[in-house]
Amino acid sequence: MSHITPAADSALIVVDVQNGFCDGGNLAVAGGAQVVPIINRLAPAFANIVITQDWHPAGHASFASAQSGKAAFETTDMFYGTQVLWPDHCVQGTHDAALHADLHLPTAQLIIRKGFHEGIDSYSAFMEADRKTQTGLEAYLKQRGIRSVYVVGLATDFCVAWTALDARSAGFDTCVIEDACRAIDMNGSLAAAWAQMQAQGIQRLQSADLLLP
Ligand code: VGL
Ligand code: ZN
Repeated sequence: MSHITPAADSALIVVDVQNGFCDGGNLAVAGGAQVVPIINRLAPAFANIVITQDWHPAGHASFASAQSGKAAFETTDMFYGTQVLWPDHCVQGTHDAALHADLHLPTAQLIIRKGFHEGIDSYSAFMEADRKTQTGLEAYLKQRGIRSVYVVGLATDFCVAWTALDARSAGFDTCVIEDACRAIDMNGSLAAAWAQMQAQGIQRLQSADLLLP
């Protein structure tokens, strides 16, 4: 593949590169911190950068601890469908919820926080898990004339995939940069996520495919 130069109307969406998803975090993703230097290297190629932050109130409905008799990584039925239950993670204002200290994105223009409604999870940066409540990101990007998005971060099979799928549904040309992501991968979730993304026309790229300034 010849090298891709992101157009001026592209945005890099940096998903959930937070302590909670890196080594030592409450929901650590294997190799999570390894995406940090890769994302730092990609950033100068983008005129527009949006960061997302998983940002739950204590006692959030997606926490196993909030559902009696349930353990982390089991599922439960919520009013909007099946929900995986997680260890308490990324509680608002805690170290676990802070962005990784080595993430260096001085030109980022927006931080979008999600998962703050107590009874609704939000893997996607665009729409919450009830599939009705918008975060405002679609309108923000469209009002700014953004036409394509490149998605990176944590975790490939949850927040990255749901963000990329919703970006595609909203009409953005959408790419996921695989080596700038790491996955949770439970019960085949990683392969399922890639299959779904590829079926929707989301491009699967590597950071080496991009021409960096
Ligand atoms: C995430 C599980 C729960 C993610 C967030 O960022 O992929 N996964 N909350
Ligand atoms: Zn979460």
